[in-house]
Parts: sequence; structure tokens; C-alpha cells
Amino acid sequence: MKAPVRVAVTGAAGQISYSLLFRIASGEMLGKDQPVILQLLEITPALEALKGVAMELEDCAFPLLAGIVQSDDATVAFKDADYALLVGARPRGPGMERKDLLEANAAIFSAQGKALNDVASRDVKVLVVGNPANTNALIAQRNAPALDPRNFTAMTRLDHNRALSQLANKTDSTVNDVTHMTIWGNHSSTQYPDLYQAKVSGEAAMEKVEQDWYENDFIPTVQQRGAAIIKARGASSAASAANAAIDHMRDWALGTAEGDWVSMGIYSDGSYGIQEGLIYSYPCTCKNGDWEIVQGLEINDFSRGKMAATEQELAEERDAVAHLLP
Ligand code: NAX
Repeated sequence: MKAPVRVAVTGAAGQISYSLLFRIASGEMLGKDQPVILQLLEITPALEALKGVAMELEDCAFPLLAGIVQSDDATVAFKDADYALLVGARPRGPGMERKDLLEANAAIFSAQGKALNDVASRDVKVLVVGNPANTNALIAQRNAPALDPRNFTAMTRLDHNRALSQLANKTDSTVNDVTHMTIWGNHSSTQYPDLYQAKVSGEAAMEKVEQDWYENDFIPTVQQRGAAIIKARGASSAASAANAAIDHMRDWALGTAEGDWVSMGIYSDGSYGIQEGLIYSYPCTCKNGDWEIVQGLEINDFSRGKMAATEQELAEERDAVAHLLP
């Protein structure tokens, strides 16, 4: 058996974590041969609820669960963390403007970025799930100058998975037949789910669907899926978000499927003309615990416009919190 790795999860008493933690502890994220120590962070008023979650984790008697840490102190929860899933965030309250939401979260993610900088493993792999995920990841990254910016990522895998299912349904296929899906940009309603590169059973997806469906049905459905779930369920996506977080971390740690790619919000190096330093979702392949942007894709004018619009939104979010960035 391998030595245990440390997996920090914030917002650990929340609804996404209620699905996420049990799957991490059962080996679905890092493999059935990899023991884990869960290091759980919550705000003080939620520590009692967190205790209940930890009791349930114990009651599963997971063979791979080598320990549980519970804390309301980020420097305890992130100590020597090899993986950090930042799920907890401040939700939008009544009367809160978008700017207020950005600022409230900037405070949380600055503090967590600093704590990661100070106490986490130098190779920590960070996934930000809490919204606004891309900008929260940017804030954490900027507050962790001692860590490689490549270690900070934001989750667009749920959008990616939603797009796979929509295309599979439309083409009477299964998700196993769909490859080369891409989500560009922000995890928000400006995201651009790109089918120009996608394939169904090895053939170009755009040969199998009409342009009208693509522009007026597929793109808005994927962009608005989170809101549709809230309307139907009365609560935001939780199990599917946890599933996407598992997929994101598993592929980053263990590698993406040969000949395919996934979507990850990552530190832009300027590829495809996107401003350097934004946390922007790109098509990525992963190998040996590292990601790489898929290069050389042909981008038509339609895609270029959509990629620029979501880039613009990310630049605006960054500018709105610029006064809080180091
Ligand atoms: P919940 O409100 O159920 O849970 C959030 C938990 O975070 C709460 O227990 C809260 O006490 C805790 N928390 C708040 N501030 C904290 C802090 N500073 N440190 C540690 N813990 C803190 O929300 P849940 O449904 O679990 O969603 C969590 C986040 O994921 C939200 O921001 C949500 O918007 C975001 N999502 C992101 C998605 C994505 O694809 N990137 C999709 C799903 C989800 O909407």
C-alpha cells in the first residue's frame, strides 16, 4: 500500500462536500491503492455539522481513509496538503451586488491562498469549485507567490460533462462516443462550449447537428444548466458538481485518456490570444501530474467572438477585485 496523501476540502459540511468526501475516501479520485487523510475546513458555526459528517465517514469504515482532521483554521486544514479542493464560498445574499459577492469571496480566497502558500506541500494541486470559481482561483493564486501558478485551477468540468451529455442525447449516442469537447473561458453564463472540435464516434460533431441547434439550443442549455437545476431541484447542483471535481482531480493526478482532452480553468500563458494570468478554461491534456494546453486548434470567427466575450468578463472580474490583489 502507498503512503497516505493529504487532501484538504473546504466547505466540508456543505452539500457538494456531502457527496464529494465519501467518494474521495472510497478511492474514486486518486485510485483504489491510494490512502488519503482528509483535512476538512469549515467556518466556526458549521463545525458541529462537520462533526456529524466526520462521524459518517468513520461509519463507512473506508479501508483507504487513513485519518480525518477537522478545523476552522486554514493553516491547520492546509498543512502539508497534497491536494486542496476549495468548495466553500460565500453565497450571494439578499441585495448583494455582483461586486459585493466578488469582494466577499476575495477576502476568503486571499486568506486561503496565503495559508496554502505558508503551509501546503510545494506541489499542492488546488481546485477551486466555490463561485465565482475562476476569479476565486486567481485571487488564491496571487496570494501564494511561493507556489507555481500552474498549481491553481478552477472547475469547468461540470460544464464539460453537461456538454458531453447534451451532444450524446442529440446524436442518439452515449457519452462514450463523444470526444474532444471544449469549454472555453469562465464558469458562468458567458462560457463557450465549443463543438467545432468535438467528435461523435470519431466524426465531426458539427456534421451531425444543425447550426441552429448548436447556437440556439446547445450553447444556452449548457450555459444555463446550473440555473435549470436550481429551478427543478430547489437547490444547486451538488452530486454532479462533486462528480466533476472528482473527474478533474483524477485526470490531473492520473492522466487524461489517450487521444482525448478535458476542460480545465487554468493559468493562461497567453495561448489562443487570451490575456496572460487570467484563470481561463482551456482544452487540456494531463500526464505525470501536470497539465498542458492543447495547441494548434483552428479557431473560426464565431468561436473567436465567444472566446473574447468570456475573456472580457474574466478581465472585468479581475479588475473589480484589483484593489485587493497583492
Ligand atoms: P453549501 O452552502 O451547501 O456549502 C458551502 C459550505 O462552505 C458551507 O458549509 C459553509 O459553511 C462553508 N464555508 C463558507 N465560507 C467558508 C470559508 N471561508 N471556509 C470554509 N468553509 C466555508 O454550498 P454547495 O452547494 O456545497 O456549493 C459550494 C460552492 O460551489 C458554491 O460557491 C457554489 O456556487 C459552487 N458551485 C460551483 C460549481 C462549479 O461548476 N464550479 C457548480 C456547483 C456549485 O454551484
